[in-house]
Amino acid sequence: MKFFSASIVTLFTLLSSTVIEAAPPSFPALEARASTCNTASNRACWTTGFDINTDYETSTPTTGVTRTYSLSITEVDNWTGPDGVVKPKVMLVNGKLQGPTIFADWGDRINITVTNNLRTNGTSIHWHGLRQFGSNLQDGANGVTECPIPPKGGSKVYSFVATQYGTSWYHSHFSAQYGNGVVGTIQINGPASLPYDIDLGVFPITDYYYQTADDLVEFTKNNGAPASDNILINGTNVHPVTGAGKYANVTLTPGKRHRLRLINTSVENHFQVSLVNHSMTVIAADMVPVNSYTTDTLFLGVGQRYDVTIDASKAVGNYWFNVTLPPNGFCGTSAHPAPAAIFHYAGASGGLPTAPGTPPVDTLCYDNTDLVPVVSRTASPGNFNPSPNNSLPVHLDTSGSPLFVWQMNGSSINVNWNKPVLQYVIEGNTSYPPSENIVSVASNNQWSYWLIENDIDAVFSLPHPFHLHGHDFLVLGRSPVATPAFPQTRYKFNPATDLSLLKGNNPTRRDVTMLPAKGWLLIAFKTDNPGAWLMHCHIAWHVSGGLSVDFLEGVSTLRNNLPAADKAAFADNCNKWNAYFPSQDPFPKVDSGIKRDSYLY
Ligand SMILES: *[C@@H]1O[C@H](CO)[C@@H](O)[C@H](O)[C@H]1NC(C)=O
Ligand SMILES: *[C@@H]1O[C@H](CO)[C@@H](O)[C@H](O)[C@H]1NC(C)=O
Ligand SMILES: *[C@@H]1O[C@H](CO)[C@@H](O)[C@H](O)[C@H]1NC(C)=O
Ligand SMILES: *[C@@H]1O[C@H](CO)[C@@H](O)[C@H](O)[C@H]1NC(C)=O
Ligand SMILES: *[C@@H]1O[C@H](CO)[C@@H](O)[C@H](O)[C@H]1NC(C)=O
Ligand SMILES: *[C@@H]1O[C@H](CO)[C@@H](O)[C@H](O)[C@H]1NC(C)=O
Ligand SMILES: *[C@@H]1O[C@H](CO)[C@@H](O)[C@H](O)[C@H]1NC(C)=O
Ligand SMILES: *[C@@H]1O[C@H](CO)[C@@H](O)[C@H](O)[C@H]1NC(C)=O
Ligand SMILES: *[C@@H]1O[C@H](CO)[C@@H](O)[C@H](O)[C@H]1NC(C)=O
Ligand SMILES: *[C@@H]1O[C@H](CO)[C@@H](O)[C@H](O)[C@H]1NC(C)=O
Ligand SMILES: *[C@@H]1O[C@H](CO)[C@@H](O)[C@H](O)[C@H]1NC(C)=O
Ligand SMILES: [Cu+2]
Repeated sequence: MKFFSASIVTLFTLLSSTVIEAAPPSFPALEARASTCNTASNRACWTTGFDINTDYETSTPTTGVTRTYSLSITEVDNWTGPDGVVKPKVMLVNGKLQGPTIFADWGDRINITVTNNLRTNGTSIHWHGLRQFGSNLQDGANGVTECPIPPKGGSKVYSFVATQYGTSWYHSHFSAQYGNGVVGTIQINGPASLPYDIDLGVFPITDYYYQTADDLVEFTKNNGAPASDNILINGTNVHPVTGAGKYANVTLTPGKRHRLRLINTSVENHFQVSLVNHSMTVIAADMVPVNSYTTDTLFLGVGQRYDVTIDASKAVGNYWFNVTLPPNGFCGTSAHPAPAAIFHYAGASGGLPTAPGTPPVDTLCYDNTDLVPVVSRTASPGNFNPSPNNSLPVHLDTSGSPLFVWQMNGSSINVNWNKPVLQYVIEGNTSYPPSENIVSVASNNQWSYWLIENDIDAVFSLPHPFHLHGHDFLVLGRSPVATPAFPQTRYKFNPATDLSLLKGNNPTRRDVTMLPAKGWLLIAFKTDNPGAWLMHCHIAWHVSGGLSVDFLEGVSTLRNNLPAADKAAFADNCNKWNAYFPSQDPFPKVDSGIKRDSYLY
């Protein structure tokens, strides 16, 4: 097993619970427990009483295991990247462009100490796609759920239970930082909807820029997004011109079925992926297991994940795994004309693949909304009654300076690092500043329906990948996918015709989905998790420019249930941050504060 690393795994017992210190993964323990029932021929089984059909939103195995990790964030100048180009500045996790993978089993507690060793920036780490059920203070959204962790050695211990399982990633939510490299992957082992032999683990794909994220944000304030300079696949790729660097090279075992965990950790580029001569079978989307289906290509919007299985059933050889950027440019552009990785059958010769394959059919930047979750949910969208109170129009304001300011319901989010929303909650203070873009919802265990509408009157509008913290949402419907010839076709939500087309019976459920260019998206989430939860576009430049709201769900329940120790840690960190910022930071806050470093002044 590739991730096996017994020498660095320390096991010891603390009272009745097991603590596993795992810098790299502790696969021995994970495999040992899983093998009691989760076998190659039956991945649906997990452990007594828990399997693929268990409703993971209400039931979590009790493992008594805590997995501890330490992440140190540092700033490095003149750093040579995987394709040989020297970048003026990067921000790394444990010295790597992509930080260590956080491994756990379903039901484990995960304790992660994040130490901010940057020179001037604060940081906060968001565990993307983890619902943080009952643990809003661990969501890592600075300005919302915490003050940033101050630089030069500030630290925070994030602690939460892995109530879901599957594939995800973590990233800084402090302005530009994730584009500078503060990103890593998460693998939580659990049951699967299809048997497989070998878990190849995480496979992140990201756009890659030679300029710093901070400079790019300055640029995108007044200009369209630049083409990415390269696309990194599992952290590597060759330079498109010089050929420096190397391809990611995945070994497949002939005759075996492999699980691969695709993750789109881009800041801007959406991709389609395909493997020459092979199909892929999807078994999970984001952290939601789905009834498996087979496809030749998959579209991944920023932040989206697909777990797929790949059968190594073709001739022993080398095959290209291709990342295709749709030609229309709406999904981002790259200077790399054909980013790719090698899939190498064990026993094949060592050369490059030869068959070029066929470019996949262009999905026009849209994700598949026909997924069927294994654990089903049913809502009643037919009862949805559109009103300004449940509609969130998206608008690009180009009337001022900077040129590009993004609004939801007429307002750009601009979080206050020094007084996060949770501070208001703790104080019982309801005078939220309008720029927090608070949308209050009750906590009543009901479906909460939201119509997100793109600007049909704009000269030109873009698809946006919408991400919600704290919940997986139902994708009840969206406007038709525009054709290549008419990408800007206008679709206004029309209750008379559209309500009957919505799918309430076990629709696609996930944590990121695409809002069509000049169209609409209708989602619903169950109000069962009190907290302050961001919903934002995951294109870094857009959220930097304000494209987010903050759902404040069940505020009094939230206040009454905040653990005392967490509140104390929150206050202590805010005191330290407030002593630092703005008086000690040589740099000002120049954007919405929850992504890229610049935009709103
Ligand atoms: C980084 O490179 C620049 C330009 O070559 C140079 O001026 C600077 O001194 C270098 N910084 C460090 C820390 O090496
Ligand atoms: C994990 O964090 C929780 C909450 O801070 C704490 O109670 C627990 O002792 C920690 N466990 C370990 C092993 O560090
Ligand atoms: C964060 O650090 C970057 C790189 O050093 C710098 O450009 C930016 O101004 C800093 N922002 C803050 C708020 O410290
Ligand atoms: C991705 O890269 C890491 C680090 O180089 C490697 O350990 C891992 O096996 C690679 N993953 C796959 C699926 O090849
Ligand atoms: C990642 O998401 C971005 C933005 O949504 C998209 O442009 C890109 O194509 C996605 N990548 C993949 C591999 O799907
Ligand atoms: C890919 O990895 C395999 C197994 O390590 C190796 O034999 C092969 O030479 C590699 N391919 C390339 C192009 O480096
Ligand atoms: C792979 O597909 C190419 C066409 O793209 C075909 O020529 C080749 O025979 C196929 N190879 C295998 C092993 O199926
Ligand atoms: C896959 O990538 C290789 C290497 O960049 C390229 O030669 C080939 O044309 C690509 N195929 C597709 C279908 O994009
Ligand atoms: C919208 O919300 C406001 C404030 O709660 C309320 O007064 C108004 O009646 C609501 N409008 C609709 C159409 O529900
Ligand atoms: C959007 O703004 C309008 C006007 O200020 C307000 O009536 C409506 O309630 C807001 N909608 C939401 C979802 O907050
Ligand atoms: C509520 O918050 C505002 C803004 O920070 C502050 O001015 C006000 O004093 C607070 N009110 C109370 C009762 O704490
Ligand atoms: Cu996020």
